[in-house]
Amino acid sequence: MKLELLKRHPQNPILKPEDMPFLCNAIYNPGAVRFGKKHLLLPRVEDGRRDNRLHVALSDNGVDFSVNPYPIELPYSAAHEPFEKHLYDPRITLLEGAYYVTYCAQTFEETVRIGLLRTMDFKTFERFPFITQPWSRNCALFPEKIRGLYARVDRPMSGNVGITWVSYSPDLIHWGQSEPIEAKMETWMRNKWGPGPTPVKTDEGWLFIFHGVWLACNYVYKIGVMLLDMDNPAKVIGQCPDFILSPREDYERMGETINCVFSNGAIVDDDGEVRVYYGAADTCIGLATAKLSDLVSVCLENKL
Ligand code: BMA
Repeated sequence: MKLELLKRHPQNPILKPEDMPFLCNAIYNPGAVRFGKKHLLLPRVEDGRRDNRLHVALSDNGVDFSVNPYPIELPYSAAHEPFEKHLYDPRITLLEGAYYVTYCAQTFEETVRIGLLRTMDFKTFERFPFITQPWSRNCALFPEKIRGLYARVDRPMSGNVGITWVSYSPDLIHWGQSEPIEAKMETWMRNKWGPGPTPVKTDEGWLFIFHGVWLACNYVYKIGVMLLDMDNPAKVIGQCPDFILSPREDYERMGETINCVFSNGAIVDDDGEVRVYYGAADTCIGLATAKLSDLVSVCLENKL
């Protein structure tokens, strides 16, 4: 059988609840970025009460990570407090020399919106006002301005549910000019689709790895790839019709959420290898890789 484009690392899963020094229920899909010479992950770690925090994990080789047992600390904000009973799906973007982290901020009753942080060192963080109203999830900033404006992708959960939009901002605070991304709805992603990791700039356009969901007996989360126009990322240049990673291994099929691979963090190494870090069954973290040029080619072979 021909396998998907992303190839699993033999050490998978590379991070598991057992790796934490406290009772840990699950380690979820992390944000990921190159941090100096290190690979940095920012997973959501769920403790024995099922409360979660974001922890920094560092590695020299992109495979063996050590996770800080203490979570990151954010400055107190009365406006943010009720929304931060759960913090999850962080995405990291290196933009104008600083690291920006977008994340889902969710109340105990599960109202969710997008928060934004800035850091230089992953030790101290500066807050921005929320960048969306409730309800929105899955937000990533582009790593540079587009047509003179900051840009983001996100997946609003009201109105046109289940698809991804691009929005623009002059200051990372006020957002508008929102447009849906004109993707082709394939069967495997037909119930909803949304951002994966931060879009990657290539000579051919923005490489955009995304998640797609089909509701069978339960939601089945898979990973796909498309290429967006450099100056107008709502326009899709090409899209791989097949998923590029699907839950197949036991650790991807069994856990808190069955049949789920979900990524919001990827790092492109100097040799052109894309390392996709993904949450497996909402329980542990896997690593799968492909050549950047192969991901771009499969999109160009399937122009929309
Ligand atoms: C999505 C995200 C992911 C999670 C997935 C399945 O909405 O929140 O973190 O892996 O649901 O539960």
